[in-house]
Amino acid sequence: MNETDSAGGQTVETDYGEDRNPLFARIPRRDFVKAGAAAGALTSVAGCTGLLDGEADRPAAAVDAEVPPGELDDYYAFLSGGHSGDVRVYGIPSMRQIMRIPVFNIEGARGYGFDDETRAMLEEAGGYTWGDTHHPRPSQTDNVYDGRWLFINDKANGRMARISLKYFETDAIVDLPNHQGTHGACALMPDTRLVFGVGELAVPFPNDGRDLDNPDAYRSTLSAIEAESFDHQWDVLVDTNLDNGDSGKEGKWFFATSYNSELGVNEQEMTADDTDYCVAFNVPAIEAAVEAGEYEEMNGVPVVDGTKESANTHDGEPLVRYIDIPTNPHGVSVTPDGQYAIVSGKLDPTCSIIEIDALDEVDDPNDAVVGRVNVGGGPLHTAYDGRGHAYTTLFVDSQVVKWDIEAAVEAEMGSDDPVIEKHDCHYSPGHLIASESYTSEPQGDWLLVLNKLSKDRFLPVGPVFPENDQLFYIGDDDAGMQLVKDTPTYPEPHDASIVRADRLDPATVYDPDDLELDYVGSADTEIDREDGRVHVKMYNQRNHFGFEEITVQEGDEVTITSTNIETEEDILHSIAIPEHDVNIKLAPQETREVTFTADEPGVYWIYCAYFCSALHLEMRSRLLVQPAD
Ligand code: CUK
Ligand code: CUA
Ligand code: CA
Repeated sequence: MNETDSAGGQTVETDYGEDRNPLFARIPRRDFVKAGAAAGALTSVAGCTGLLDGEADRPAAAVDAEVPPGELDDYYAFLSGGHSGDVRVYGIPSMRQIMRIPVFNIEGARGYGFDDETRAMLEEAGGYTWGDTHHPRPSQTDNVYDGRWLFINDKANGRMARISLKYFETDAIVDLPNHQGTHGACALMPDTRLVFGVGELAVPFPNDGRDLDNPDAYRSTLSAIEAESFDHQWDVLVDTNLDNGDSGKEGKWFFATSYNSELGVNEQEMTADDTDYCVAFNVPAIEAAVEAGEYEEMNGVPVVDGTKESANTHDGEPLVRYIDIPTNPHGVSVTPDGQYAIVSGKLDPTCSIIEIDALDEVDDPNDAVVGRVNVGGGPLHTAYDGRGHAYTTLFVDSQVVKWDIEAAVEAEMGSDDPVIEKHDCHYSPGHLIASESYTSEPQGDWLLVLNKLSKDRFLPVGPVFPENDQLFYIGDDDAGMQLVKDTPTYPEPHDASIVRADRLDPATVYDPDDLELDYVGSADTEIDREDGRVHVKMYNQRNHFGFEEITVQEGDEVTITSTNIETEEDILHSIAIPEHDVNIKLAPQETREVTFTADEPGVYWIYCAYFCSALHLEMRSRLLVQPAD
């Protein structure tokens, strides 16, 4: 049954390929989800002959992952947009894309990067027009999603961003000056007091022209940001590169992988050694070191030295522990019970299991590695179902492998005995995410696999292929993993988080108290003119603007502050001004401001770009720019 493939990985034949278990009767999806939510209930339901009695003659049925028109999904999935720079919101299990949230990109439809506030936020964060989002991680309280924020990295420009889950919009971005490329991203558990950005690309420190061709002197840092203020607190310096990250559940250890411990500059050098690291950061010890002034300041940030060559301790406590992991490891994720950090070997066909509590006791951090399971070719990321199983993507084998965590701790190092099942995916999966798997309460029903390649799965659309996000049902351990859906996605999601819908409570209209700008009601309209500056305060309402025309002088700097005074949800307006690069969106009760220069005389129709009523096209005003004399 087992055979070794050329990559040295194991392949296990399974009976559960794309054909679903023919004995698996159709059970209404919602009953399924309920059954899955009740701990342990599913194993007894699934494959239970009682349920199947009298239904064996029905056509083979799959898991019901359909969400009929008019019904809502059970989960939100937040997918990163990769170098599109945004975050996408999907419903699970429908896989319908519900919304996109611009983060590091500008986006006309949401007025993001067009109004003065978001434009200034992007400008202060470096003024780049794109970013590379990989790891969307929602905030948690007591290791459970709390619906406050979602955090995400920018691998391109060394930044972190925060999205408000009340408004589903980016509300803060911080530029991490000692990072070139922030890859991993995750909050400190259990309560999201800090958010971490993991610096991937090691550079000279500081990167001011020194050590240009001396890669041994290149350094990376882990950056800590306070979640509430979104202020950068401190960095920890390491003499290796860093990659993905995840937090322990007890507020102490944060884990990051490293694939370039060699500090090489090309593939050959980066893969020269048999092992790299999982780097474990002792957060309380690092904070105590910062508190005690044991740091150097770099680019305005306190930087604690956690390099191997440094003392690397505070009060006898190690700051950073380096655990050897074969070879060029990639993903790290902590098990829902907080017991283990599981690290995927990428070039090595194993996942290494680190016992987190042991890190407090062992002299040699390598002694905290309590298991190493041979999962197959190219293991990248691991997710959990809360029933003791781990699911790991195999990039090289194009498979997901399901294995037993405790069996892997019991088994000999390098054994493949803990492997339960493998399922093909299409093709070359990166991350995989199970519902609430990054929390202490995985829901154990859906598994989303983000495949990097789609090849033949969709109608061809030219040389740029969509990715293929595949939905599996994992709630039935007897039936095994069941592939239920292929979904094309625009390039290119790297990771996602799946959150039970009832944990979020998004606003449907703005609360004016949450906004910086003063509300402009229909009685508050005015136009102030002073020294070449014009400030227009107005409102939007079906089907007009606060002013039918706005007259200014050529060369005037014009600021429009406007409130959408609608109270009815889902009635949006915008202020679009042709040839002035202006389009700000205004949701009900939202106030925004935009500033531009009226530099060409003429008539410019101001229009509303959101279709708001039958007289939407008639919702217009004029900007009249008088020639300077
Ligand atoms: S990821 Cu960023 S390279 Cu595997 Cu977490 Cu795709
Ligand atoms: Cu207001 Cu269209
Ligand atoms: Ca390496």
